[in-house]
Amino acid sequence: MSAGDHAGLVYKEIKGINEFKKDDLIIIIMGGTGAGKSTFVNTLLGEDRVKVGYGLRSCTNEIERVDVPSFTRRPQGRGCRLALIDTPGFDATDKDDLQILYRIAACVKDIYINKEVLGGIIYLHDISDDRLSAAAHTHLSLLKNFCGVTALKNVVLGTTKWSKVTEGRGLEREKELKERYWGPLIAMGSTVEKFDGKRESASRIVENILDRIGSPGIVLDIQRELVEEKKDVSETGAGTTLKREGLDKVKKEKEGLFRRIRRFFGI
Ligand SMILES: Nc1nc2c(ncn2[C@@H]2O[C@H](COP(=O)(O)OP(=O)(O)OP(=O)(O)O)[C@@H](O)[C@H]2O)c(=O)[nH]1
Ligand SMILES: [Mg+2]
Repeated sequence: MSAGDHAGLVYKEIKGINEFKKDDLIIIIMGGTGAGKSTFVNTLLGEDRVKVGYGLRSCTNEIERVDVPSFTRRPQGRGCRLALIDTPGFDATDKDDLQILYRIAACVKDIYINKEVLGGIIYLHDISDDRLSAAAHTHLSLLKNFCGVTALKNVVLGTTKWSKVTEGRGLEREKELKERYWGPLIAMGSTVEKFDGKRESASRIVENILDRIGSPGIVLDIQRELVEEKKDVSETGAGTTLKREGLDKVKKEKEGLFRRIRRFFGI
């Protein structure tokens, strides 16, 4: 039985229904530290539920699940129970990427074992970042291997912090990102969306993921690897990407520190 069949059967067992209904979905928010993941979650909820970082240090330390009890914008009107998972950002000040991957991996493993439905991933990128660091390249490869080809169609590459750049500069960067860096992900079905900081914008991004789900959610490559193949995180495609493309730690820390200083002072 394939993992896809597994997810389908499981869903029927849990819900006692014969067809997939677009409710009780989990969406994971991922991205580099300071990209605005926690801000996105709070904006969607319309309240400050998770902690947002205002200093130089990375903020979110643990995986945080936030239930959105009634996602009433769905046309079905019944209200869609949605859970957002806020994750610690990569390239953090106090943890290495493998530690962060272990935490996120434990979360997606639980989702798979608990037979919950994973709707997609929103991967946020700060459009005001003036260059794509070597670490950010690694994170894109990591994302590709974390998801696998079939799940990438339910990935939204969301750009944040548009208010920090002129529109022209933002559009230029978005074009470059699409053409030079995100091309392979877009070719596999991922989409690029702008988050303008408003609640409607966050809702639209989430709804776009909900609209894309035509089967019982997605199964990530890393979920299969951890559960079906009983691999350790370090042996998964995502884990080996980090090891293979792992930067020299000191160089990476220095690069991250400079980027955070530039961001903090708006330079
Ligand atoms: N102008 C602007 N600032 C933003 C936006 N999103 C986040 N910020 C700011 O960026 C900083 C970091 O935001 P967070 O939401 O904590 O970022 P995060 O991705 O959760 O960071 P970690 O938890 O460290 O991974 C805060 O000062 C936010 O106010 C945005 O869309 N526009
Ligand atoms: Mg955060």
